[in-house]
Amino acid sequence: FFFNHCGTATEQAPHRRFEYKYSFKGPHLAQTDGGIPFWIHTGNAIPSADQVRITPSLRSQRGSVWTKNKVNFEHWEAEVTFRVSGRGRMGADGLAVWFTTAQGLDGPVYGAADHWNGVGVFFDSFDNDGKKNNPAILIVGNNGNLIYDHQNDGSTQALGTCLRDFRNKPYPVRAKITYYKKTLTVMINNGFTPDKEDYEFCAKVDNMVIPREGFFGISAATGGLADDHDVLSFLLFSLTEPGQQPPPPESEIPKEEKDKYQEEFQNFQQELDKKKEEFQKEHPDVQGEPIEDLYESVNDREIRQVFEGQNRIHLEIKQLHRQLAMILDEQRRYVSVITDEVSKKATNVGSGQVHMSTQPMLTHKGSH
Ligand SMILES: [Ca+2]
Ligand SMILES: [Ca+2]
Repeated sequence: FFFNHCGTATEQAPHRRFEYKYSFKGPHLAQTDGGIPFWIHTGNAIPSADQVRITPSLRSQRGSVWTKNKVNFEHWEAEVTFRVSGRGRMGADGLAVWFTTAQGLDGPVYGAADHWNGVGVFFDSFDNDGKKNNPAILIVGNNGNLIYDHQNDGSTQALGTCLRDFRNKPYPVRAKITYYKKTLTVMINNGFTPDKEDYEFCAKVDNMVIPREGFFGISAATGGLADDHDVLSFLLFSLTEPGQQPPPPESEIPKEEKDKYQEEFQNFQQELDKKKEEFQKEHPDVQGEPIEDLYESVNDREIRQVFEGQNRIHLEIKQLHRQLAMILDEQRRYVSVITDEVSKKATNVGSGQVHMSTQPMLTHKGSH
């Protein structure tokens, strides 16, 4: 059963399917070229292996990430895991999760474009209107005509809102944004516990009409005050009403490609068998299982490479150690030379005083 927010069982839960082409998460979030598979990033956003830093905690930064392709699901659910952290008691500006007909690559609304067509869920850190009602979470819809009222924290434009302090929490904050049967619901896990399912109701908007097709995006901005805005994961699920046919998987590997890989794999296997046979012919005394060990598996190779890498590091550290010891030795020698010099000088100074005291006598003598 699907529970509504009053806790009563209303109807069967929708079918939920993970859509990896519109999602990202660690531990291999960014590729070696710095990009995120199926996503683009703009501005000051920095993708890394386990998160995307949408903005670093520097003044006046803007960044965002957007799905490369348009999403087309009648019902969906997005789970965003993030951290907003800064040293100050107050931070700025905030983070936004978008579903819009165009990618809002840059602009004044938490780092994304104004006049958006679709919906934004804003995590507004900074209290621009001074009403002591931030940090707050708000849902703002737009058909492309609205200009976001940043100075008043969008207070007259929000379709739903809740007060939540999402900054500097011990665990990542999670937002679950569900669009199902024209109702948009925002649930929040406030990051007080490691329990991932510890969601609380924040806000919902009934009869909300948003474009069927659009891009998902996450943006953030800093101002005079600045927080790190880090997104650890964005997971999208398509929802299908019970009893209805789920949309066909759109991301299957094409048949020709599959066949090609299959063929390549078979060639590889044959090659390997041939090599084994040859080896056996050349080494008739080696029998049975050990032969398998002579061929390194991919895993073994990886472990060996890691081991070799660590060995190299170890050797280099040893060498550095030796060099440091040499430098220390040399310094010790310098110090002893200097100490000798100083003590010599000290004796000289001592004798100098003797000179000084004898000097008048000398001049005295000289005047004679
Ligand atoms: Ca604000
Ligand atoms: Ca405010």
